[in-house]
Amino acid sequence: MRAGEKCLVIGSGLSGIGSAGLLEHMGAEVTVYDSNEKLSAEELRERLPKGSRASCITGELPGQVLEDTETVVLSPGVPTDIPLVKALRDRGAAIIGEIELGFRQEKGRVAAITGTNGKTTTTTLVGEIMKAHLGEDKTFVVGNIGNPYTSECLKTAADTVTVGEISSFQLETTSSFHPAVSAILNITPDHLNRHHTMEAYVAAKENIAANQDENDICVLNFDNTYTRDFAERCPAEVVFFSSARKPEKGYFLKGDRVVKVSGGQERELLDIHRDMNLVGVCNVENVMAAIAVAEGLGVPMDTILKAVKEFRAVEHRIEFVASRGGVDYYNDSKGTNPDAAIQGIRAMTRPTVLIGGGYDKGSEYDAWIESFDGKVKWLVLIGQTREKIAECARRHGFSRICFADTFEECLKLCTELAEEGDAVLLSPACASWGMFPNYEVRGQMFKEYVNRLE
Ligand code: UMA
Repeated sequence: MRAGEKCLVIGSGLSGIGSAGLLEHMGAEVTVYDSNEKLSAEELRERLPKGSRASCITGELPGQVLEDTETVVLSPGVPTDIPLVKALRDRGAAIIGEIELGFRQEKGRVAAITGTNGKTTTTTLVGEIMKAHLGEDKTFVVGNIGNPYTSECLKTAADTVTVGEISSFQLETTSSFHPAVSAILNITPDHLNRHHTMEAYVAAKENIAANQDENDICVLNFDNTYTRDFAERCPAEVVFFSSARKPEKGYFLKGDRVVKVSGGQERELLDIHRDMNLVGVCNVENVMAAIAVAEGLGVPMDTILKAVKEFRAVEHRIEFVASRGGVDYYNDSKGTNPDAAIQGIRAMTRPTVLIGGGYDKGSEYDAWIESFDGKVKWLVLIGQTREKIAECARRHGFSRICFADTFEECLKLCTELAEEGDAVLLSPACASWGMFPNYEVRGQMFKEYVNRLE
């Protein structure tokens, strides 16, 4: 980056503000732009650090800025194929994403974790393991988890490790990003309204390993067709994990034990009931992946296993909230796509009143409905997708469906429908947008409501 280079940051959320701060620090001439017309330039300025000299623009982007821009930093929520980005590209501007910008300042090693589901849990656990090994001040946990890379990258040094949760949106705009250890936890259809085709979505995920070589490690799920196939062409050394079968090299679930297999030798690492505080097979997979990533970064196994044993569920991911009147309430607000929500249902051991529905990402709900498997006694639907889900459920012979217009009404309905011995599960299989700013707010509202119940 040249001093005085004209940079345009698109999006004024977490990533945009992080990027603008970093670019200014690097001496660039920064314009922060947000297409949201309801935002004023003053409101945008308030989001920037005090003393920032960045220009702030909302609504329509003036032609002169379009002409002058040399480098564009896209926030992950900005699609790469919208007319504005195309126009900037056609005029010769370099287009990069926030992760790429952060990585260009990275001085230490990077572990990067992607996948349709399990990213947050796995990233958090790897972060905990690294903190136990290196110390809090030498570990940075960044990315889709809610902490922009650009806010942390200047603190990195040769002896630090950055653990990144990296989404497919973020991987669309990386070019030199090069993690020492990468992981693709699983790939199932998601975000198809943004990526348009499954091929494009898979390609974005695989981009995590694009710059890796045989000195690097890529941790892949042996049970997922897309990730297993990727092993054939992955440039890094592949380490597998599996909850269903024994790979040649890696980690697998043998009965109730997580076992490491290498050079034909098996080593038992932990008992999933005694040594783990997380529920569900999906979490066993996340733990195996985290162990593989941490081992890839050179952490001794004793340190890894101690951190695994102490680790508790991430907020909003099959999180037990409370028991009220003999009903157990679980918050799985992070179940934002059908596959994640299937894991939520699998983890339930009681008849379940399930809350589903939300923003339409173009998902199909058949596999999710099929996973109800007699366990779901009522499905309470909210949001834009409710008719689409109800229609799909009826096609699969499930008709115990209720609609609610508001979240409050939905929660009231659930408490009426649930009987002693049941569970109420918020695991909507859809994003929260439209009704809530994000899934955290949705989960928080659920928890507050439950905690207020007598
Ligand atoms: N905007 C534009 N033009 C557009 C689109 C958006 O100007 O065409 C503006 C919006 O008006 C808004 C801003 O961009 O003001 C929002 O940018 P953003 O959507 O990229 O959100 P950030 O606040 O920067 O948060 C992003 C990630 N959001 C998305 O990928 C949608 C956060 O992941 C991430 O935690 C954060 O960067 C820090 O790295 C959230 C997410 O929902 C949790 N991720 C998706 C998921 O997990 O399914 C991928």
